[in-house]
Amino acid sequence: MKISNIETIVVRVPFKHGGPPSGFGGTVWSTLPYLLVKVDTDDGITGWGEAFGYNCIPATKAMIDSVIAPLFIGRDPTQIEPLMAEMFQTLHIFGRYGVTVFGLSGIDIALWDIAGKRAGMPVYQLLGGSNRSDIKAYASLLKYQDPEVTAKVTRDALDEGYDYIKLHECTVAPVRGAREEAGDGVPIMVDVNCLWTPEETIAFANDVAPYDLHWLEEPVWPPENFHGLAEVRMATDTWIAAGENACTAWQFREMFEAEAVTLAQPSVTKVGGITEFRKVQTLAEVYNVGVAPHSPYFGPGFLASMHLIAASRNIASVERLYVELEASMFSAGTDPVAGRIPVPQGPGLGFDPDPDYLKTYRET
Ligand code: SMN
Ligand code: MG
Repeated sequence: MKISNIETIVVRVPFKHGGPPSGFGGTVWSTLPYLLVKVDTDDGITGWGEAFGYNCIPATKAMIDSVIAPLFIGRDPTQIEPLMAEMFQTLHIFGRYGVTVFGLSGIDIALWDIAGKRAGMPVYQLLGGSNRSDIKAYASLLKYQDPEVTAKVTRDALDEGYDYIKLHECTVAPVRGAREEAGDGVPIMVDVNCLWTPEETIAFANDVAPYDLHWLEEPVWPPENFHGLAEVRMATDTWIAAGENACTAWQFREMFEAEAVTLAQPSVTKVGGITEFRKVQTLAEVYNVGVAPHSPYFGPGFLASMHLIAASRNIASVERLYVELEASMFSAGTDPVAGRIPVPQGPGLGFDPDPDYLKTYRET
């Protein structure tokens, strides 16, 4: 079997959420874009992957189209481990972090989809099997910077059946607002996307201590300041989570060696795909670090996260960005029901993007 064609497709979906315009990475989002990677084989199987993402999609797309995809054409898609290892080495001069690895992640996910379809098995089965039929989702709220709005959206999520909430807030008042609305006992996480020095982080952690955070995510700038994160861990009882900005198991090794995190957060569309994510998982287990994947996306990357979590022993939940999309990429079965998401059971990732959805939301 050979890879005969690789195509990148950008979809852009209108969405609603419970507050004023918000976004990440320096812009306000009016639609949510996703980068799909479609890999065809000469025996008629098509696999779907997803590469990170959002504001950098044009750069990741160009990297795949012009540099990565041509190297994969004609290669055997069933040899995932050796093929990915070869491509990581071939492409290392273009960066071991960023769009090179994001692009490779998208292809790797599609190769696992192909492997599952070829075997007639869901990917989680290829990864060793699972005893879970659904997974608890946590609602990952956008950034509101307003205690009333944060409390209201927290209420909306709780009313929808979520009982696990992540805020993207960096001041005390919205955290207090969410805690007062949720009451005791609902785990609340706070993600500040790499803002502070260790000293500033310790001060914030002390200020929000009464609101009992389940974890504090990426508090320290820059993301690779692993010793800074370790300082925070030593000084507070708060669990520290980080890793969505780390690529490859090698960077996670540095993180774990520094004792930087309680929870590692590999992102399957960024870290190097399913193959590399699995290496991070094993490494985390060996270093006694928990895993809480980063997955604020809705396409094949989300499905891949579900399979990885299903096949893991120790991942408690899946991240679900708390927005209301105008349409789902998949026909059915991937939306939360009372805060839980069914593990996809079809071959490969379990779902292909719906052709009508692609017609409507494909960016031209
Ligand atoms: C995040 C990062 C990128 C896009 C959306 C959300 C955030 C998270 O850091 O962890 O959800
Ligand atoms: Mg985050």
